[in-house]
Amino acid sequence: MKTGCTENDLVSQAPSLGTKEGYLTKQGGRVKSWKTRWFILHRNELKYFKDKMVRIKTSPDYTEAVFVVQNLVFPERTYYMCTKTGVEADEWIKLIRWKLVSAVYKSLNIKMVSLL
Ligand code: 4IP
Repeated sequence: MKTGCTENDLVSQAPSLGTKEGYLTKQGGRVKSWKTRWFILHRNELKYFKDKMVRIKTSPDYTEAVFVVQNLVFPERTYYMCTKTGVEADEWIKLIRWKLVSAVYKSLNIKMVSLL
């Protein structure tokens, strides 16, 4: 009989370091409607889904958003996104910046060396 979570259950559910998931409200590409989507930032990929579990279309939610906007600029498109709070926005921005800086360091093969 299964009585509860095992240690393995807990480990597999724990997000790995540098991974973040959560709702962000994004603007459409050609049609500029705002949609709330479930975003997953993992390794060097930022993906979004209609919803966290069931992947269904959610209704526009931009009226709840406190327009803290972060623009993600790619050659082919700029993504406009917002969160409900500044704290949430800061978390996403810091993690994305950290990944971008790490990727640049990696591509230049720059390593931290302790001089002590
Ligand atoms: C859609 O608007 C949604 O915003 C889409 O986002 C978006 O695709 C579409 O952009 C935009 O037309 P309506 O639902 O009001 O028609 P989602 O896929 O998250 O529903 P993006 O490219 O932003 O994912 P275009 O570029 O397909 O028009």
